[in-house]
Amino acid sequence: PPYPVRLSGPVIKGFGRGSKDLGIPTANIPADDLSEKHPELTTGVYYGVVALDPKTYQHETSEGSTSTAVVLPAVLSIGYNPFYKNTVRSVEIHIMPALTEPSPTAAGQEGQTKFNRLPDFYKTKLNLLILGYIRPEFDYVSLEALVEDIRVDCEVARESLLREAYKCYLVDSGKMSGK
Ligand code: FMN
Repeated sequence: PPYPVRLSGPVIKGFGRGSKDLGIPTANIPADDLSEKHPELTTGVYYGVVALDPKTYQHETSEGSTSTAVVLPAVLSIGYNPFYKNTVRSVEIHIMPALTEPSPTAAGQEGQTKFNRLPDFYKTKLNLLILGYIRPEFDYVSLEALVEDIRVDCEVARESLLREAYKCYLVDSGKMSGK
């Protein structure tokens, strides 16, 4: 599809396995009108950037201070999570620290993004720009294998987003809301 593809929607609760089973929290947005609005978006894993309302979502930087998030790198899966055999399609977005921050998934790092989810995070509007495709969704022999692949997705996404051509998307949050 011609990237960027813009998706937005209120953050909704997923099946709740993200943080518990995988240690990879995801923010989900509704997928109801996806096939209508974006028939070109096939099932699979993508990367992009997310703009969050700074009032409702904050994250800690390596300096330890809590600063407002503007545009952050993300990986997402659009589909049925064959490992879990979902019957409805979902859009599950894993938001990563800014590219200027250490990668949470790089080798040797104990990886968790330190996000402070404010109580009203659910229902806040999430703006997503999909910038590229990574791979199809797979089934896995184990949870560990699934998690390992998602970690690779994170690295692929971060490396890709460092490209010069993506700079504009990472600094200008106006692009995200269509302004
Ligand atoms: N699920 C799969 O079954 N196969 C996949 O290949 C797959 N790839 C994913 C890639 C990324 C980048 C992300 C964020 C998720 C992926 N998932 C995949 C989905 C996870 O299984 C899902 O996010 C997890 O089950 C948590 O979902 P829940 O919070 O709705 O319970």
